[in-house]
Amino acid sequence: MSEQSNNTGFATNAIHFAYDAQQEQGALNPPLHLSSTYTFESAEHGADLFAGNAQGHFYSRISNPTLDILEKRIACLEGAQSGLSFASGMGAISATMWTLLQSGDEVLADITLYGCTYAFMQHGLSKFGVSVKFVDMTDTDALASAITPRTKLVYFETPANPNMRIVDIQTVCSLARDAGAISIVDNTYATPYLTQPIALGADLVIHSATKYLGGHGDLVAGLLVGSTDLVNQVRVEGLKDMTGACMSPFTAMLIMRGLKTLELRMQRHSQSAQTVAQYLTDHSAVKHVYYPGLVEHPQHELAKKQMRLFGGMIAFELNGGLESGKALMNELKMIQRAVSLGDAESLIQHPASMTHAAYTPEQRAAHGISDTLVRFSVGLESVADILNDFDQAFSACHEPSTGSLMAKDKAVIRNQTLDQLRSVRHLTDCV
Ligand code: 3LM
Repeated sequence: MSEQSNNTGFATNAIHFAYDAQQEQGALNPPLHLSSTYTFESAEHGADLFAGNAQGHFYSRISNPTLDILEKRIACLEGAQSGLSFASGMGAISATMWTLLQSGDEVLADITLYGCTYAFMQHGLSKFGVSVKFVDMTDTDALASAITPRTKLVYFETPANPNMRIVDIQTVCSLARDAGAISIVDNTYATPYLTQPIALGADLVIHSATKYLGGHGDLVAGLLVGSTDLVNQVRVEGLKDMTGACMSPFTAMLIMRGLKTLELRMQRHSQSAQTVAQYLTDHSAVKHVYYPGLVEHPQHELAKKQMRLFGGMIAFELNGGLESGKALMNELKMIQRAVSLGDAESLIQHPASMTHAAYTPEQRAAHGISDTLVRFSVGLESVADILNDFDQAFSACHEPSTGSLMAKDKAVIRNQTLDQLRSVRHLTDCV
């Protein structure tokens, strides 16, 4: 499909955009270009490529024909002008920040960030004379009063890892723009199928493609999209000269395979997560469930406004605190204990001692990350088996058995959940 076809549906673009099989001897899938270097027609041609006076590939750290297709495809799915690929999500974050910042600048970041992003901001950037202020971006008044003329970047995740806080993309990005700052949204949890931050005013969108975009737990990768000017700047500075964190063409092939089913997977992740969130809410051993699809979530209305569905991530706390959380994790049989998220397999982990261990206990308390929180990435298994595994684990922990569900109860939960899901904008055509 040619690159002019971005008026077609999300799934169609995820499968076809920026690739024409007839240009590649009919090969249904894009070929893998493994060449590290590219030949010049002449010495003058080589010089022109290096000077930016001619278009083309010359070295695969900077650009590559296989990555090119993925970069165009993710830009299309996010509604952005251009895309760029990296060896990891952290590679994308560090290359982007180093490109756009200099000593003396200030970054405003939301209080809840993935642990290594927080470590990069808190410990990494300060080494280079950049100061970072953490602000609760769910409180737009607090953000408005924190922005100063030195603020160069405004950075947040939504939903935020791990506590599922939702940040109002439109309001925060418009405040950033008015202050002359660049806004960056980490869209890893939502994916472009659920949320398109560029249309809501974001300048740049970052992904750990390791998660839902790849979707199968078999790669590590990062992506960036935004205006051609900003993305090119990151390519020639942050990627080429500062980090060299380029993606392998093999990885690009796996991500393009994952993207083909992104819409289907996000529908299933979201549908199962709603069922599991409701099940946990109804369980007497559970103190609190954080899932934006629950009407009890404090930003449920905002989530409905900026998300197509509510995604596959849940956080929860048990009445018995951390020890109960660990005991539950240790009793699970089918659900796997592991960090990362967005895979076909359901994954459970403890943020305070794992993904968010870079925060001190005091910092976690100040940043809204409870030490008793358990994070659950709802997989693509049959939802009844996910509920059954929780049931048997709660029973093995001798938790009160109100959560032990009969098949009839599970059917009721499922139907209620689907009714709730159907009430959400855009969903009627996908369940
Ligand atoms: C995790 N997260 O389990 P990579 N942005 C977000 C993320 O969740 C992540 C990154 C960026 C997890 C990884 S913890 C050791 C495993 C919202 C990663 C960084 O560099 O591709 O891992 O992306 O929460």
